[in-house]
Amino acid sequence: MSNRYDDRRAWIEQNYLALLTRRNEPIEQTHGWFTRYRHPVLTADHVPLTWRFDMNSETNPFFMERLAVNAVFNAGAILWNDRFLLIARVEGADRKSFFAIAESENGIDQFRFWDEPLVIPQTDLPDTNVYDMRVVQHEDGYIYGLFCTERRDPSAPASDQSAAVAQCGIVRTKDLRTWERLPDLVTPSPQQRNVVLHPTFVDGKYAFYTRPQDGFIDAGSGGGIGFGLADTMEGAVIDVEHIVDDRIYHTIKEAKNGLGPAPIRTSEGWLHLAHGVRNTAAGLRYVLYLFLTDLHDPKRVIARPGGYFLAPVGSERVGDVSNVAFCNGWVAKDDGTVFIYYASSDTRMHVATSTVSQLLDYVKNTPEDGLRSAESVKQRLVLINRNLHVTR
Ligand code: M1P
Repeated sequence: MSNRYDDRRAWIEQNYLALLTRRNEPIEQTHGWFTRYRHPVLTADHVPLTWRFDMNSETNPFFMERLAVNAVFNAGAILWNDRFLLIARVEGADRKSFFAIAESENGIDQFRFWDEPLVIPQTDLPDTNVYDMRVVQHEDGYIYGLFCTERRDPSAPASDQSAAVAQCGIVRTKDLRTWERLPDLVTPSPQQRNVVLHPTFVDGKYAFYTRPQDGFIDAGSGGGIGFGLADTMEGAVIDVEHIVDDRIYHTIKEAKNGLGPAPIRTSEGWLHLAHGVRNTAAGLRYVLYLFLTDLHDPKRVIARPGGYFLAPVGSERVGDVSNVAFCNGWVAKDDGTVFIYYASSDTRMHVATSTVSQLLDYVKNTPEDGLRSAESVKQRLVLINRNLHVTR
């Protein structure tokens, strides 16, 4: 056994333990909508050493990684036996993603991965890559995981090795350990990403939020957050997609948008978190926004605050795909606390905390986007003039 092996292993194990036991600290935000936390909650460094290293000094005398991990991001979230679970997208150095569950007692720090990643059964058409699972506890008794399954575009010429088709893969479980694969969702759109299952039946059917899209990256003539119904999950087919929240010129969602996690039921409506994308000279910019839909008709928007709710800041702005905030998991506790799990720049996971009351206040009292500069000035003048008459 070489010293190199011993020294490196001891140093790496010590750092790993320090990372897993590190406490997080809240950072208050001027806007008051949510609280950020100093440290990311999950990173590539959180992935267990046994998933990355050959721990045998005979076959790995330099104690080097054999299967490196590039990033941990875009996690679904669920409260399970009073513990916070993140179903993370773990991306290897080979660019392939897989799912793995990490667990924490308080939801803000000390997340630890379970012993092994999830094994997702295949359909007849094997997935090349899988990512961005939304986990939903449905009223039918199952926990469903909806994720993006990506395969090479079969119609692309050999000279094009990038063209891909994205569709919605579906798994379900009752224990989060054994997952049953169901047929991929069928919709009228040639591509689907960011598909989310509504937690309750709507008109006696399974209800989905979709994101119809022409191309793998570009929304094309499609786009917007769609809504559709299917009779069953065992071969789910949506015949008609109704656009709930469209993309709009010169807004945070002019290029595309997509729903994040499944909506939270509140006394005033379904609370939704989504991402909006716009183009810039520096590439696409992804931010998060909120909206509220009717309790009895979840496709009818009843409050639509303008602008973004959460945008990447500081070191969050840098990563594999910079300038991206993305969220597909949140947890609302019975006491009204909301834990928002967001990824920054396709690289790492963070948490932000808020409450249902604060989020409802935000969605109801943030003015809608006026869509023109002159309207934005009018909104500010209304606020300024109102403040002139405030006595305390
Ligand atoms: O790179 C940013 C995000 O891009 C895609 O999201 P969307 O389909 O909305 O553009 C996804 O690949 C997502 O995983 C990724 O974080």
